[in-house]
Amino acid sequence: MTHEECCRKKEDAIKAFFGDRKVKSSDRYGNGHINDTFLVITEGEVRYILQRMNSDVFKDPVGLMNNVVLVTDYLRSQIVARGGDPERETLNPMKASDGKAYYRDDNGFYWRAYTFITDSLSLDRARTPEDFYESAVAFGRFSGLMSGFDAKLLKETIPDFHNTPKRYEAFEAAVAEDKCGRAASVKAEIDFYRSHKADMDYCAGLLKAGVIPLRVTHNDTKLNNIMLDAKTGKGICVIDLDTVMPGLSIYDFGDSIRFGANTAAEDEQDLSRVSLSTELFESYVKGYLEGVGGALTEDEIRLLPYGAKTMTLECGMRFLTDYLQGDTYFMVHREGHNLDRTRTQIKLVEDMERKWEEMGAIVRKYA
Ligand code: ADP
Ligand code: GN1
Ligand code: MG
Repeated sequence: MTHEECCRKKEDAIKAFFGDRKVKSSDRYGNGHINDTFLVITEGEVRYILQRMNSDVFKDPVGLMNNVVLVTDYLRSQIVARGGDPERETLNPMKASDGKAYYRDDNGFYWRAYTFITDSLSLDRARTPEDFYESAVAFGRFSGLMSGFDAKLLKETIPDFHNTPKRYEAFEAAVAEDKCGRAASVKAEIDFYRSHKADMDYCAGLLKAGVIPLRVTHNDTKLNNIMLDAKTGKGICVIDLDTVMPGLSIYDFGDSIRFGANTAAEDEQDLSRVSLSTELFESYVKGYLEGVGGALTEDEIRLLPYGAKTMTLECGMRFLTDYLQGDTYFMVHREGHNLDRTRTQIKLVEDMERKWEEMGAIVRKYA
């Protein structure tokens, strides 16, 4: 679909969610890699988030929105019971003119809208260890709040999303197919993942053996998927609920470390800037364990560093797979963007390996 066509459909979606209200602007917004996100500002300066859902990634947008409504309704009831403010502490999906939580345009794309979490910000980098600590408390609290929710009600929006061994198979298939002729130029990166195959099987094996349980998890715990209060800096609301489904707590922990405890951006080109900040790691361990409030088993706590390493391996391998397949999954903004992302993830794993003992000691300190 051309840019112009997308804009025309956006106007239709705006009509579906906002009726005749005057909309002052609806510009692109945020740094997500998956959905097309727009900030809608209506007359009177009321803000909303409008998103065109990524139909390549989410094959069942109606099922997905059903999950989002179930999860946000549940969160709302939990927040109200605890005397919190459900307008700011959970996402609130809006209803389209037909009463549904989504709008299907006549090209078959699905749109949704959320009220805007006011006086808040989402960060791509923690400004201070306190920001990261606050995000950890909020993600931990989210797991705690969701622990009473019946996971069987949720549709698996992306089957095998964090099934790392399956991701490895997809990676090898992409190498074998080499449809863009890029494999030869990334031999070092391919070899890196091949040499880490056993690491990538480790946590999946523990799940299979019943050492760690399946829980309702977020599965995409990047720092920019949390809103912090603009004034107090407290973590207030977990967003991007597209991948809430049964998963591993250590992966929720781990994906936060992968993204937020890196001293550089996920797509930094100067690899000398990439490392694991043990200070940020410690802030997150402390905040996450406080936030979940005793809900994790001893094994889950002990395995937190493995969650971080596995998620960093898996995500880097997913970026490389997408690079080999012609950059069709993650949004890219320059040539080689996915390869740059792969390289930061490799560097980060190598630094985790150097700091492995220290990571374990930090976890034991707060266990
Ligand atoms: P993606 O799946 O593409 O990552 P997100 O749902 O995470 O999309 O949204 C992208 C960005 O939009 C977020 O990182 C955040 O900055 C902003 N955002 C999303 N929902 C809201 C909301 N309800 N209120 C304020 N900002 C939001
Ligand atoms: C995507 O949607 P976003 O930008 O929060 C991806 C995550 C990756 C992340 C890497 C549904 O997250 O799995 O870890 O990019 N989300 C999906 O930055 O694939
Ligand atoms: Mg996001």
